[in-house]
Amino acid sequence: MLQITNYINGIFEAPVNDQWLDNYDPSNGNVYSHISNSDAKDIENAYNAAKAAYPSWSQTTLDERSKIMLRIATLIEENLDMLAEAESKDNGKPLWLAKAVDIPRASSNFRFFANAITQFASEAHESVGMGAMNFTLRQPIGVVGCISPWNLPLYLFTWKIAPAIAAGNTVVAKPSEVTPMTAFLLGNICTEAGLPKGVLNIVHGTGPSAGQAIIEHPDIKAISFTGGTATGAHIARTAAPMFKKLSLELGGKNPNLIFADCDYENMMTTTLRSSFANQGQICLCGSRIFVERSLYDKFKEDFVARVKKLVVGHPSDNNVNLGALVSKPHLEKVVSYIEMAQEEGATVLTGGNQVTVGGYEGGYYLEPTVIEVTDDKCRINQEEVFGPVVTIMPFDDEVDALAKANGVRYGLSATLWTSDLNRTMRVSKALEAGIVWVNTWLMRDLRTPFGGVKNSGVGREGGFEALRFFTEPKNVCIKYE
Ligand code: TXE
Repeated sequence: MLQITNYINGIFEAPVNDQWLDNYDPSNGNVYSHISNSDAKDIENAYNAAKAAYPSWSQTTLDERSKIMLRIATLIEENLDMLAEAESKDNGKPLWLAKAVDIPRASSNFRFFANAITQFASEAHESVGMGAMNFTLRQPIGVVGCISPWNLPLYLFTWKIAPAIAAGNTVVAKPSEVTPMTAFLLGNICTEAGLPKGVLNIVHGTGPSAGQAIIEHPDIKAISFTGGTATGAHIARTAAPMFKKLSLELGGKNPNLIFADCDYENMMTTTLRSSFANQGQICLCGSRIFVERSLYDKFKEDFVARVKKLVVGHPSDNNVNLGALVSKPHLEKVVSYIEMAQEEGATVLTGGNQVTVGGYEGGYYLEPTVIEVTDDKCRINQEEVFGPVVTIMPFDDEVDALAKANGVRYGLSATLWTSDLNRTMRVSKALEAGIVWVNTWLMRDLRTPFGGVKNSGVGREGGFEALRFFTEPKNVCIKYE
């Protein structure tokens, strides 16, 4: 059976302890490969390789770094089909989605930061009347850690690695142990593109073992993490006494506010996507839908009818809207939330059941589920489910809508549907979120700051924000006569 080995110092190798984890195909529940179950020894080896590569990589010209990264971007594009098939098999997401979104975006991440680094600038401050000139050096940090989740595997893995290496750092990276395959395949692409050995080291394994060794490592000075809020809090607690730089992109429970004056058809089509894209396993999904009372009954009827038509099936089938959930434990978690919602008194309007797909009976399939709630403070409306489950509820006016939208501990993104410009401005300013989409969803420009407020994390990624995170500013003050 295929072994997913670590990529350290440009070489694929088994973990030192020779321990392996099972890797499941969510579409049928079968084990199809084994993953390195790495521990602190492998992280130390990866760290040593990264440390050795740092002096040379940090002094490599921007032009050269950029060229290598552009080659990686091109090779990802050239291997689109192979990578998309691997991603779909590992994660359960529809193949068409991996081809249209995940893999193109992984390529864009490298291309974007290959170009961004050539435009990144620092500031100069003349101390007028004092005979001094200040300038800011933006220096790479050294060896940095990147830890990514399973929902958008290569997309989020490269979103961290690309700015880290563009800025001149060397990296110890760990993809999720639930979806390691495309990160494993990236190793070959980096070698083929001519990335010097040791610049990127990819170590596989669980959070408590390999992940923990990264966050505890005294000389890995910055950690970029995307994952669950509880893990983020644990990382912050561990890293704080060592004064590491942290960027934490955590969970969301994002509101989707629908006003009666919206473009109805556009709203409806997009809301189906923002609810159930990637089986609802995107931190930006609009999992709490609030609709202005005058539109509520019509919306409810139309939305439920449209959700009933969504097709759940094998990820390789081009006609499916939803594939499989990522893992059995995750499926069980999502199902338990649906049961809990009913115990809380909420009504399942459609969905809620597991789906058996012919020929793939062991797969982790679930119907897209719409739950009507009467209390926005109930648990199904407060906690991140991270599956194909949305709640719906009416609101009375703008004040009520904002109170409901902001009435959670999360603050990642929000979506607003209205044709009123004044309302757009008022509500956008008042929403407690890092990202607000108006009359659209998940439209991304890689130059924009990305991240959340409240329990959705700290720090921003994207554009120059990511390059600022992966560099240390140093003020140099020169006194002159
Ligand atoms: O994430 P974890 P899980 C949410 C979602 C989901 C929940 C839990 O609600 O149901 O989080 O998912 C690594 N030190 N999101 O448990 O554990 C881990 O190996 C260092 C939202 O799968 O946070 C993986 O690489 N690393 C989210 C990564 O952290 C550790 C996407 C994320 O896994 C570690 C995924 C440790 N002690 C889940 N423990 C989003 N924001 O998009 C774990 N890891």
